[in-house]
Amino acid sequence: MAVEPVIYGASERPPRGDYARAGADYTCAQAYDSYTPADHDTYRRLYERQAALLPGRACDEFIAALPSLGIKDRIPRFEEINERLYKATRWEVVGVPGLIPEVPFFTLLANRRFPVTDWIRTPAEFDYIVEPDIFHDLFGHVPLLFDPVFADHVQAYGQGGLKAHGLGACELLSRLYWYTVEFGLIRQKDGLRAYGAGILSSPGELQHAVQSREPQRLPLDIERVMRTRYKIDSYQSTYFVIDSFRELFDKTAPDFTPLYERVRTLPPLAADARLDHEEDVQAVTA
Ligand code: HBI
Ligand code: FE
Repeated sequence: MAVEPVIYGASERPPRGDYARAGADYTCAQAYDSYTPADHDTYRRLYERQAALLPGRACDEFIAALPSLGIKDRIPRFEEINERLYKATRWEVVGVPGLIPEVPFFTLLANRRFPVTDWIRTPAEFDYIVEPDIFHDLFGHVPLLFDPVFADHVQAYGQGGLKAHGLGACELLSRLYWYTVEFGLIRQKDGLRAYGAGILSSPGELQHAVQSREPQRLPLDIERVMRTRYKIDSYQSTYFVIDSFRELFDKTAPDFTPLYERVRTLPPLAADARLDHEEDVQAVTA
């Protein structure tokens, strides 16, 4: 099963997973017996380190939902998670061999099926990995699928993605996914917190995104997000901030067709572009 070339957010290297095992919808059974004791230990150590970094950096909803994953001392079986997840928000996790093309990805999300890569990084990649592995997907993405508002947003994103594909606007929409579901920040009463999976599953980026003075942090503006390129192999230099998941859901509910038309007429912005009329949220919040 050849993987189509265009997957936004994929590294240049060929994908790592065994795509021959995937079906037409790119899902595959979780090869649970293929995990070695070292794999389970890698998962346990990643979970332990990351969970210790969450207080004061991860949003309240994530911290409240994380225990729903249930298992922390070994790689969970997807069925063990689905028992709880389906009851909570009618989502289920399904195995995939890694990054999959846009349309299969959007189709899964539109059907409340979250694709979880079924391999785990090697011990040598403990501190950083470019492609999403099972720890990034399970620890980073799945807890917020227990939150009803966020769970509905992700499904709506999948539905919007299928429309975007029809309009040739996948690249624009993938920027929205990147700067929200992957690298989004939320402003709570007690300060800025992370809700994006790429931040929540990374030890270094969790501190960089929430506490460093380096990056700029802008209020979530959909047009600005859709114009802004992103970097897949280094910390972000721009983060976008919401005040609630309801805000994210409401801002992404409209039909984006006219916005795609407008954004196409504007020059894209570099990931670190700073426009003089923009105000950094951190400066305002501090
Ligand atoms: N595939 N398995 C997987 N996981 C992702 O997060 C993912 C993907 N394919 C494409 C993709 N993300 C991004 O291009 C989204 O913006 C669609
Ligand atoms: Fe991800």
